[in-house]
Amino acid sequence: MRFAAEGMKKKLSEQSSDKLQRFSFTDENLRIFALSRPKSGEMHNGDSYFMKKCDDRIIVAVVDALGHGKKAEEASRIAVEFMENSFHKNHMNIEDMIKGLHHALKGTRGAVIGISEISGEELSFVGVGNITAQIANEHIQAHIPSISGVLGWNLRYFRVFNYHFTHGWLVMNSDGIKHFILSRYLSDDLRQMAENIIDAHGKEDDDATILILKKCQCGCGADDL
Ligand SMILES: [Mn+2]
Repeated sequence: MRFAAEGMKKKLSEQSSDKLQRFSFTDENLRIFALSRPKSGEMHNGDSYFMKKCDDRIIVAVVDALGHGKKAEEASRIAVEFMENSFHKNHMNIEDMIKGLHHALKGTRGAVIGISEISGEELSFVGVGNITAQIANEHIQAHIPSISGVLGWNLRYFRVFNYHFTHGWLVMNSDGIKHFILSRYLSDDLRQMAENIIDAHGKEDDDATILILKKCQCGCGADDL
């Protein structure tokens, strides 16, 4: 099967909107925008995203189930449901969430997942498999490493990375988006930023997901929307 040449790629705005999943959230010092679409010609999306906030604690995640189509979508849904339940049940931390996801995904295709937690000025990230996470503000530009493995199949060890994160962008994406230079895309218009990145770097032959979180220090979140 041949894929359209790079220059022929359809922009998100030209694609049928029923295949796109969008999410946005805003409160006084936080905004989040997520965008996910299946690979070209596919109805089912094996990628997904997750976001939950409770008081001063926010969890966001990007999920990429192995392969494509219905089975991948099912694994992805199981992962999101697990995170949803565990967040509500006992305020599970992200380490226990990763362990729980590994169990919950047994017997499925398996998935690679990156989870970030922001609590006050602390940001923690755990990534298993190929999920990219980056943080940026005027002081830092960092790629947060993920470790190898596939949840549901292979989790030998993992590591939580912690950062002091007072403000700026956290960007997480699946490998359906090729490497990009984040500083070229930073914008307060998170939706435009997400669309520009997927339009320029999304792979036609893979599901693609990006989640962007922008944290402000002092109530500037809502009014610049
Ligand atoms: Mn992928």
